[in-house]
Amino acid sequence: MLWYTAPAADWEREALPIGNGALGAMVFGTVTSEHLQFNEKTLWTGGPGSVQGYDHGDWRTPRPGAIQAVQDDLDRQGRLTPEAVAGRLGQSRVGFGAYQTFGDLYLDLPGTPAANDYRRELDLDNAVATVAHTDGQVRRRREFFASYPDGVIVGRLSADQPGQVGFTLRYSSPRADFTAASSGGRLTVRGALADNGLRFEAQIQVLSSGGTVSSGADGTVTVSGADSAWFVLAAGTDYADTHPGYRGADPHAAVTRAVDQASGYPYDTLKARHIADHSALFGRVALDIGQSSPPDVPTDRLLSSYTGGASPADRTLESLFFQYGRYLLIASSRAGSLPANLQGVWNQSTTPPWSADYHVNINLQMNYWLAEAANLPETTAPYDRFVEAMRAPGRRTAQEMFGSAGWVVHNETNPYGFTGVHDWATSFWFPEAAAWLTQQLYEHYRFGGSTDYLRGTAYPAMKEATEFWLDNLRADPRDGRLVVTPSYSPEHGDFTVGAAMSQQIVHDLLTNTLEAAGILGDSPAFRQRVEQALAALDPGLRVGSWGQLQEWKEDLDDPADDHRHVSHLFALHPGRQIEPGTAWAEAAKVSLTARGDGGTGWSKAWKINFWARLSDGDHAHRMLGEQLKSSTLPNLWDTHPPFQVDGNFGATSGVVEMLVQSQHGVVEILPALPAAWPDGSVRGLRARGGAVVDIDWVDGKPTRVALTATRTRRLTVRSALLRHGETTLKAVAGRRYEWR
Ligand code: FUC
Repeated sequence: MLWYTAPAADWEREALPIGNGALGAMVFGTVTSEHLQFNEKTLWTGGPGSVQGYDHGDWRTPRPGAIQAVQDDLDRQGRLTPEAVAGRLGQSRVGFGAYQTFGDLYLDLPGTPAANDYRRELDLDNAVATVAHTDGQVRRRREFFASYPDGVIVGRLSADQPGQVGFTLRYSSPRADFTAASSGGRLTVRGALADNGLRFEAQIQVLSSGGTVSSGADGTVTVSGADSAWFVLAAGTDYADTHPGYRGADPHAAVTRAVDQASGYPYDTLKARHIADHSALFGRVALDIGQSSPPDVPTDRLLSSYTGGASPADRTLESLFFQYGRYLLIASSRAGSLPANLQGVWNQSTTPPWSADYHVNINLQMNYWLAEAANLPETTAPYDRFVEAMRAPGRRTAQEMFGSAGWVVHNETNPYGFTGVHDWATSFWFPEAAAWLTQQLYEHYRFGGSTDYLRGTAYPAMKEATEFWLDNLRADPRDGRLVVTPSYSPEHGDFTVGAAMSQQIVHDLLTNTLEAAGILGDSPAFRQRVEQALAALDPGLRVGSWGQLQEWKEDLDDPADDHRHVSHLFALHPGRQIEPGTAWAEAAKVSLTARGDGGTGWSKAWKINFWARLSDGDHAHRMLGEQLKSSTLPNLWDTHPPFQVDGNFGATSGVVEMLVQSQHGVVEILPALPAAWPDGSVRGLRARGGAVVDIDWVDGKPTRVALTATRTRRLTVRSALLRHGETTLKAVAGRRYEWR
């Protein structure tokens, strides 16, 4: 539970998030006027119909031979500045758009300025935000939740004495593109975005037990003299994820239906349906690292006093932060809407940082690192759909810009299939993103084992990304190896040929595609092409002059450089090309040590994962500490700065990597347990190959390991608890195996 003793004064730092994937809200808990800023995930400017025009980032005028000319220059000169390449391959961005706030809901509460015993909390187990205080003799309580099964946000106000609840509900928005009207206790907001005509609608039905509900001519709804009152809110747009129009049905019917249905339930039923849905996901994983429970210190104080030392309060914050990542993913990524963006689903602005978009040179991928292992595989459905929807525009970009087969997307994208380029020199070019995006699809298969999923969802996207690279890899005149060119290590250095990350991503893609092609029995001819490309591919692993893993094919690394991206360690994480104990792992450690323990929020989160993969639990834990100390806000949101949810998700993933790993086909128990967590237990983590893992440990050593197999197949387990350190069993689906 996160809890505080005062209302939130600031959206980004203090308000508390609730969400059901499509809808999100930030609860302030203001005493005299409750404030809920809310979102619907598809409310985006830009795209088709944008006043600026729209081209998906594809070149507005053809540039035949432009990429090849850059490749030739790179072969001759070795390096080109990002500005030089952007001048030749980039173009100004039009109609990209930005994620929009839906607006603000205020509940003005007459005459209750003084508050005693104030408490504001977010209960992660039930996904309910509560505000409670006493005014005069009356104890007041508000509850808010976002229900996935009923598709609504719900809020309820109550008091411990009858007839004490009254408020006026009103809507406002920073845009002037709507009308708000109320009748029958229902406030209806309708409008269309000026930029692209996207239609939107929200309805908020107010209900009460006792008292009266009246609708004002000014679009407000007023409750007076009630024992309790609640509202249900639904919102939608006419966005559809279908290329090229990106429009579907007017939202009116769906919003009306959701509000009508939810209003038909008694409040307790609505709440029970929500809790049953949420807890079925959230309750799967339990982590005990010695935290005190229930925590007796407000969360903002827990954070400000965090020392990274050995106090139980520190463990409380660490375990809370771990579970908060799981909570946030459930709240911002459920089937039926877009995936979690840079801010999950929460955005209060019309011009959010980076448009609150989908950056695909680390950020969107990081959002889903925890999904499989932290036992929330259902949350990946929107990601899969997003990738699927990107393939049609991505195919056109591949054809028009590269003259090649396959699909491609660059550094960042939007819900309207922006798969081309812009002209910000250090971030416009990253065609490796498509390959990287498909990694999660294959991971979903590796964890879950559904061949239907592999055949129907993962493989088509992987194969088409592979076809792009089969067409676009080029022989490096220096050594004949196949390389990516032009190649740019994200947001760092010059353009070169065959930078480590480019090569490692393509290596990962081809490896996964070859495996999948074998499982599915794709044609021998295709498999042979992939196999040959993989054999000829420059693997992107090189040890440089100071023992580092080189970021570029030439030894250009500066040991004093602490850039936040550590892209050349992709092969360590989230890739699996580097095995522990190898020379590559040693070199990765040298590079990582040189980059230091700083960085922005997501960068620190990535470093937790790296150190865990290097089996250094203490350093992984130190990075978790760095993130909590200097990249975490009082509401426990990760801050880049500004707020970016990727760091929350990356940190949760990092904690899992400390406890269980399985990327190399072996289930590793406690691969990177820090000394700071000598005794503990974890329940419900998932491993590749099909197992749910429970571990107890004492004095840093496992005392009990239990695996529940989810597939019938051979499983190899490695643990200090096992007589020979390792055992292979013929696991049977549904059966539990236990060692003590
Ligand atoms: C990547 C990062 C930036 C920022 C942006 C949203 O481009 O390099 O630091 O996180 O995404």
